Amino acid sequence: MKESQPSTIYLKDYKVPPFLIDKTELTFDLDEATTIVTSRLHMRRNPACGKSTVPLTLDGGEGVKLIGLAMDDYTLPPEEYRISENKLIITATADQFVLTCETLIEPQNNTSLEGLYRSSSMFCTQCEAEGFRHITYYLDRPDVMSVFTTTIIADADRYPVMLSNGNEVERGKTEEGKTFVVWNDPFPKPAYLFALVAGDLAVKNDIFTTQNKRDVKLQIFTETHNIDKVDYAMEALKRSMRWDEEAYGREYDLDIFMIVAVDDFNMGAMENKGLNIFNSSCLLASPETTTDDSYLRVEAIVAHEYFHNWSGNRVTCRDWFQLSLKEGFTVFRDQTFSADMHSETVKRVEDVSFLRTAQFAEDAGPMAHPVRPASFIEISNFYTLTVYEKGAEIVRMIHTLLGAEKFRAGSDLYFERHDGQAVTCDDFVSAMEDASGVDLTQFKRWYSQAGTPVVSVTDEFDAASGTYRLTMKQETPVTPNQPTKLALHIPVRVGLLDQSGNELSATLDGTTAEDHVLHLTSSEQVFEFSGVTARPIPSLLRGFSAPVKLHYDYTPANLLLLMSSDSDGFNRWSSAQQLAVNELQALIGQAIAGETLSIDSQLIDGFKALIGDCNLDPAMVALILTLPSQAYLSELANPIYPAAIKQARHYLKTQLANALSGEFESLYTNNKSQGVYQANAEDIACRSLKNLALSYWVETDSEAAQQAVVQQFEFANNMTDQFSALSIAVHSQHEKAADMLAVFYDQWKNEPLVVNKWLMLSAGQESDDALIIVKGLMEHPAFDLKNPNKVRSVLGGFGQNMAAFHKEDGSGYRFLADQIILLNKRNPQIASRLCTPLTRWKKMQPELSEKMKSELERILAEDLSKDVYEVISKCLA
Ligand code: B3K
Ligand code: ZN
Repeated sequence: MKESQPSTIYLKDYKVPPFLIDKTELTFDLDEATTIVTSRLHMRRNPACGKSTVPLTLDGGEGVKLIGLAMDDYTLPPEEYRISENKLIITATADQFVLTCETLIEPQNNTSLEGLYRSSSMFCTQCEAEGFRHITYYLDRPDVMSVFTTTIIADADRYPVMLSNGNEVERGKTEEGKTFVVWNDPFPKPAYLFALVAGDLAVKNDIFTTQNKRDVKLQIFTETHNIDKVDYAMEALKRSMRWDEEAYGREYDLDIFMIVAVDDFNMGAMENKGLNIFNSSCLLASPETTTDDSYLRVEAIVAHEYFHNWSGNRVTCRDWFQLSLKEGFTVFRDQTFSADMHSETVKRVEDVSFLRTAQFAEDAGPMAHPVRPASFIEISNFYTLTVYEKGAEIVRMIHTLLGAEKFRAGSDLYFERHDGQAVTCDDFVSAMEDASGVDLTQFKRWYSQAGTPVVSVTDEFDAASGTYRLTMKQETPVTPNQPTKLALHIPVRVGLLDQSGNELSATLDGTTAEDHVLHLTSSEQVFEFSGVTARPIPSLLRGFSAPVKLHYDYTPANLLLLMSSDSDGFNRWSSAQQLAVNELQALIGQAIAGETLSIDSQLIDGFKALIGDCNLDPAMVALILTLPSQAYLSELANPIYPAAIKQARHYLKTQLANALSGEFESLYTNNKSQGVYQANAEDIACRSLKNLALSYWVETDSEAAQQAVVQQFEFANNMTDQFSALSIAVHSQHEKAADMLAVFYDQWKNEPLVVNKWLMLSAGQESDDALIIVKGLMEHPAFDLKNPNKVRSVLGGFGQNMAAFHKEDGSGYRFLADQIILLNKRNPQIASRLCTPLTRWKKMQPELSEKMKSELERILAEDLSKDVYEVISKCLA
């Protein structure tokens, strides 16, 4: 452990910057070993700061070597500045000056993938959140916005493509015969949106004509061997640009929009102004190498990064506590876009399923934090599901409270009022309030209060008066540093069904309708409906109108009725999930007690009826038939018994498979398509139902099912079907699984993105030898510790491997802890992410919990990066 621990930064300490940088002129003399960066910063004191004596303190980072410093034309001698804890401090400054700063950096030794680094044979950058300071000294904070001009100098033979933000304004040769290219971005921006790329890249060109008939040049750059896989992303980009014009009235501003794919990237993608940089796994797509899920992911991420041009770039964040201002809003925008492109209900089910599994777990763990955190040690740790996904739920609730029209008026006002500014979540809410007249004072608590609220509902029906009363209570559990919780404003969308499943119209507060939004604002509240003709079954929280856990004592018959008849597609799915959860929780209890497992027949009956209902979208049928995941069951459990969860889920799946084997076989056969692969909603739906059916059918003794898996694997004309067959073989422990894995690797060993899927599946095998397999994978030629995608595949896959990770002897925990220690210095962001499975230690069954804790303590004893230190220390607090 270090002597002194990293310090905490608080939102309450925010102060405006003492200096502003009107113009930033950068010159990069690119070289793999040592790149020289010269910056000319046109600075002045910030009139809003008031104090004229505050010294100039610039942010820098480890690995940045200062080799020259001048103020206007005066070279500063060493006694006129100092460097302390990565800050450059200059005491005496004029009110206005040009600071010239020369730094030396080493891109090829940069393994953190922050700042300027090498990926394959190219140079690229990642500056959000605080990466720019690893390039040069700067006021590296989002409320300092500057107009950037960037000159790139490099050897044109090796780096024919040299890109930065904005427009190319000049190109020529230096005296030494190198090429230089000058880029200018006319829109003031914070340093986190700066980008630079240089390499020998292929390009695909296109044009988008905006609603005002301006032609925008679109370019996607990749390494030459990948350029045949960008057509889908290009079409997705054009759909996104059109959608943002139609849905939000937002038109693209520059004359050129570029995307570059890189292999080594810490996350999915980055919205740098006019020059998005993507993890190649989130951009490249072809039917042979890409699954349906990945196609949808490419489309959603292309849209997300593009949408940031307004929600993030034109209007940016004042400070990093406001991260959800851009991320929550942009996730909401990309979710709506994907819903519009495909199916609204399917998209909602997928998003909620993810939220309830992963964000709810985060919100219940030691890293729980509000959507607008009050403090952090390392901001990279706060690119979380809470900031992104729960943040998007907050925006969605505002949409519900205002209605579509007023929400649009609110977003128009927000963009108009704050264009070119760095603002706060409060500014966003104020624009929504001012445009709609809706008071969101209490609602704003969602931004500052962590934890997932629990809403408990009871009801009473009075037949004589036709009155139906719903009593709702809300309670938010205690989270770190927040011992007391206030009542939230929770919009609960509700409908009523009669005992045959028909929608009932009812009157609440003078409004008669089949669907009402209840405003739950107190800790306990009664809602009284009149004109109710029969005892209703409530359909609660329709569309998942708020990110809460809902408790209502439904009978199995109620759930079956909602599952078959609710007009709200989301609640049909949710009711089926609840039915399965009830069944599984009973089985888990039996498994823990060592009893013989047995189930009731309701779920089987429900599934049978569902499969027979021809009116349903096959994608919805597939979702409803998908059992709650082990991860979701773990989130619901306390304490978690991993082996019992695994046993219960496997048992239920086998029971359903045997009881409905004929149905699953028919579903499989009837949804087999022979046509050319297309990534459209209809075909994706059929493939998902077919493959889900196969995953059940194979759990029976049917020889035909075993053969079907092998046949599909061998003859599939697309990756979705081939990889599904392989996964089914692996997870059902098919006798040919090992052979199939070997054949698959051999077939795809030259396609790194496919190899990553193979690595993940291999690491997720639930076998007694799983840890040996994983260790072998890390020695495999396909593995590379420097590549985050590969690390995520193997160690991420292993972290989700319930049996192997939670092995009783603690070997899984020890192994993961070793890898975290190994990566801690090399790539702190990735190391910190790998800690997630260990952060659940307090909820584990006692023997496992102890073992996890001692691994956490072992990690804490190391000399840790800020990233890992923050997670581990909070975990053990
Ligand atoms: N804004 C980036 C995320 C940056 C993460 C930095 N550690 C991608 C996105 O959310 O669009
Ligand atoms: Zn984003």
